[in-house]
Amino acid sequence: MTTSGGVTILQMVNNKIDGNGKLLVVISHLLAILSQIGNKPVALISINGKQRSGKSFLANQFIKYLKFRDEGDTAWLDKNLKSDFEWRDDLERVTSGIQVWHEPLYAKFNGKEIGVIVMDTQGLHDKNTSSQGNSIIFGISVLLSSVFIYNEKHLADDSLQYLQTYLEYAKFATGGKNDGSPTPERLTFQKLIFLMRDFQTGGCKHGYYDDNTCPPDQTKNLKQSIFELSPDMHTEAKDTRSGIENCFEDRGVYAMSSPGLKLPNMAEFKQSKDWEPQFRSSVVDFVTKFFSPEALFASTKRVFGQVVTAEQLKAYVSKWVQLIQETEGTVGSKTIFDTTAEMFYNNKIEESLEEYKTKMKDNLDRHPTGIIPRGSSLLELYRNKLRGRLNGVKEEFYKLNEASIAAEKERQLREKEKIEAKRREEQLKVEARRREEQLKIEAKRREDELERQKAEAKQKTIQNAENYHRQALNDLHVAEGKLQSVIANKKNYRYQVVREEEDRLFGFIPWDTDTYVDWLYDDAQFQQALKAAQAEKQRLQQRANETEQQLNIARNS
Ligand SMILES: Nc1nc2c(ncn2[C@@H]2O[C@H](COP(=O)(O)OP(=O)(O)OP(=O)(O)O)[C@@H](O)[C@H]2O)c(=O)[nH]1
Ligand SMILES: [Mg+2]
Repeated sequence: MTTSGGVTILQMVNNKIDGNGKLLVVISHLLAILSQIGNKPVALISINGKQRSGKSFLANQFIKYLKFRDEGDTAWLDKNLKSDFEWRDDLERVTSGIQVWHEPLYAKFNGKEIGVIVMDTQGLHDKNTSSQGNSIIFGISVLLSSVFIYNEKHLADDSLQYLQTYLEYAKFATGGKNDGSPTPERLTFQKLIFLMRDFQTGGCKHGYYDDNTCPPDQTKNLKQSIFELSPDMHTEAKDTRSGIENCFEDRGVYAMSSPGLKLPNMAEFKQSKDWEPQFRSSVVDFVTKFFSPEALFASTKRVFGQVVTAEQLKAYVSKWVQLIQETEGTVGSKTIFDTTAEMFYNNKIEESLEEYKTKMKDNLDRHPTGIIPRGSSLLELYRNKLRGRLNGVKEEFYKLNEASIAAEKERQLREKEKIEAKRREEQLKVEARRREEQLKIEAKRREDELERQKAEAKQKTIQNAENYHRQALNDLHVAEGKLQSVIANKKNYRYQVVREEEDRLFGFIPWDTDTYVDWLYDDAQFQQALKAAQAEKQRLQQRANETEQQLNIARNS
């Protein structure tokens, strides 16, 4: 078990920057390391990205390489550090805030030496840190570093979007035109390594890809596949890609193999010989490629395109962190850019004055009387040189200032446009929701009306069917009455007819009616009347059945 080898230079308190100067207190660790490196240039490498993705593990490999690379080949890989950046297999985040390796490390090349500082950072998108907190960690580490490693586990377009969103925030450091050129007019970020862990996708080998480099025998360029713009690409995806490309002078993608199930924190896989061979060679390749003295010398920290010493960087670092802290991360592009430009050109003026003083002293030493001979062009020469230089510096500063004002204006305009577009989008959404509600209400009203009309029509149909049925039953009842009366009046049936006939013929009824009727009774006539009455009853019975059926249909429909 090792104690932590990283010292905290930024600690979030309640996942926010502490307003009581905590940041300044802890930045002193970084300043102390820079002081130790002194007048040498310095390479600052930071590793950022998604939480729990093996950042601290890899940062420890950097340290081992920097400390033990001279022990030959890959011996450094199995060296034990007395203390390391804390790392482990855990569900909760391990690293918090920003940590730097507690001591300065060095790299020598062609007889020169530079300092190397490694920074390990809190993982982005953890569940406790606000987006402002994430942006501050990201902003400070991208601003401080000369090599910015963005660690990702699974590539999806949102990985690029996250990176670009944070860069939008961190772009406060850039000014003037934003075309990615490493001109001194810009405070561009230097090198981006988009590091893809557990890389498995088809057609591309493990290794490093940039615009001009691919792993040996590799034809498809992964960096170009990810970053190249294509005509059918969505505008948002295009903006994301060009946004990232424009922020850095140098960009590349590294595809690293996966350790599989042999996680290097497990006791049985502590020795690198037990790791997955592909993972081991990926780690070795990555570390030696970017941490070789030659690579580090090419990646020393620059401000406005000029290499600065660790000592000079101290003033910039203090100022940047102070600005970010004071504004709780809402610092505008103009502020950081202008402040840096002002410090940069003040340094230049001081350097010129220093040079002037040294040369004049040198001159006076060579003229011990202390009098520069009249007509000597030397004094004039230095005066003019200095004046020319100061004017140049002034002009450059004004130019930069104008450019930064224009850039800030444009940023504000873009910000306004974004807000306006968002407001319009919200308004459209509200209107669409209202229209949808109205349509729903109207459809419901129509549906109810239709239901009501249907119910009314049904009621009417039932009523009609009831009336018809009632009428049919009535008629049937009458027919039944008629039939009964035909049967009951069997004898009398003819009687009435005869009486009526007699009455018509004679004006009176001459016969004893009963006798006469018996005599007159005609069974055939009766049978005919009976049949007719029965047929009528049957017809009406059938009609009543029909109307009953219709009534049932109407009721059940
Ligand atoms: N899948 C995978 N796991 C790895 C890799 N490298 C290391 N690990 C494992 O990932 C786990 C977390 O490692 P850390 O180095 O603590 O991860 P981190 O990104 O620093 O985590 P935070 O500091 O919490 O954001 C450990 O179990 C490591 O063994 C890798 O390349 N791929
Ligand atoms: Mg960590």
